[in-house]
Amino acid sequence: MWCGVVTLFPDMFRSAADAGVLGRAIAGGLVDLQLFNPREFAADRHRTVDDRPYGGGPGMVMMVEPLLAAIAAGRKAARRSGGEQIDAPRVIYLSPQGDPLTQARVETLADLPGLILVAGRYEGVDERVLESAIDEEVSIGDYVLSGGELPALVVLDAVSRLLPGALGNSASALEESHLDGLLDYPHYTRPEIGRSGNTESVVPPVLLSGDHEAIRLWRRRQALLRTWLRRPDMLVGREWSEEDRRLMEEVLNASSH
Ligand code: 9D3
Repeated sequence: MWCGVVTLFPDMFRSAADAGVLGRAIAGGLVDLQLFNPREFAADRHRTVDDRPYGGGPGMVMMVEPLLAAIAAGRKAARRSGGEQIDAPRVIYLSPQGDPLTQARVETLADLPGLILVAGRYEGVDERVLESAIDEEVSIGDYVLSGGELPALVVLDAVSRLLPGALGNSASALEESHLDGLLDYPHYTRPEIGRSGNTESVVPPVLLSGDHEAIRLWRRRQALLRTWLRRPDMLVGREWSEEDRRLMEEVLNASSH
């Protein structure tokens, strides 16, 4: 996947591109990451990229011209990169006003040949940039950050781990489809008995039993119970399998007496 990022803070991406799932995706040639700094496209000798808002008020707004020039440079580089035809990369503005990022949306983005992520700073960008150059707006949640760079990195991380050939892609994709829309079950590793031999902190015996079917059912019950307790919203409108219905009943009965 060809991925351009428009940002006033390209260093935030350079360090992330060296590590983790994104680093491996870039090193393995699955992601071609290119950075476009609006400051390099500013017209005046002070390289100005922000200005005061019309109508007054606090803060500054990202100017139209440097931003549009940086996005245009991104589109051009995407076309030049050839390979697959990346004629029209999807241009996404990371914005608190955007559509919430979900795994379904991440999967849609991972299918695209080219993406341009536009990270804002200050109070945001001039609305005319959104009208003329942005295909969609995406938010990563209802909390206030100081810019779109961390959200852009969140999108890059979530997308790059889904690309065919990403390290661990096949194993974790399998595990995820089998946990379809449920929270994960609890995990344990050695030692078998916790610190200072505390008998409260033992590994659930079923996990040591070697009975793979019993382990599968225990994990499924745990995933269902945790989702019920912590994220009941995730169960609304769910299509229940016969087995899940039975396991949910079992686990709710067990926790009530
Ligand atoms: C305190 C400033 N706010 C006034 C009501 C508006 C505001 C402007 C710019 C709030 C945050 C930001 C910077 N945030 C992002 O660019 C951003 C973001 C976020 O803050 N939360 C969740 N997702 C995203 S995507 C981009």
